[in-house]
Amino acid sequence: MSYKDAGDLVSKIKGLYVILDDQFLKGRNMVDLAYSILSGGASVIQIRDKKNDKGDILDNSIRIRDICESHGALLIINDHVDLAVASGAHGVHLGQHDLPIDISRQILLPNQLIGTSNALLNEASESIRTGADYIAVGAIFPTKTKNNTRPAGLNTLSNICRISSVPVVAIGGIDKSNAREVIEAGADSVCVVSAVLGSHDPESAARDIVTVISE
Ligand code: TZP
Ligand code: MG
Repeated sequence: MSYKDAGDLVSKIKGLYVILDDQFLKGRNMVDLAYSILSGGASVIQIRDKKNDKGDILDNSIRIRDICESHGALLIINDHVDLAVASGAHGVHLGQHDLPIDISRQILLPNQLIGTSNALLNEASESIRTGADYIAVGAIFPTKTKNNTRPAGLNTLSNICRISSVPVVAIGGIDKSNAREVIEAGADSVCVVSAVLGSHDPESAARDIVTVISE
């Protein structure tokens, strides 16, 4: 990892955060897609692969980590602490049913970040209390991308942003038409799947959202 320290990494959790979900690749190459999305100005890429074996995700993870670094961006691995270590990613993203933060810290490399998923204010404050480096809050809007999401909404988002000492990433049903609302609610970062991967031109789709965020 070429970044200085954990603080340096945390400061990059802002702007556009795109989840590269293997279900949405539609035959496209994951590494090429990451390159396009980063060229469009994304600050963070997450690899989310619920299907393939970890040994088979490793090579792409390492390549995408290098491309992230050459763009000053971060690579986060969803679910798999061991894959985050093996790939030298910048962090791991944990859901409410993944390994707990304290156990994950024992496994992770120094400075690797931990982000968590949260739908409720009390979940978010527990994540912060137990040492999350960033918190994701969602689903803000209805989404077809993930089953079983719990609604969080803009009110919960703004309440969480008010108490959070770490960057807040809003997720769920966000696109260029509503990204402004989540930034106005206080989110530091906007996380999307379909708004970018659902486009035939992911680079422009990413750039459009980055423009809305920075306006
Ligand atoms: N977690 C909460 S909502 C969601 C995840 C992974 C899916 C977000 O996808 P989209 O397409 O941006 O609504
Ligand atoms: Mg998970």
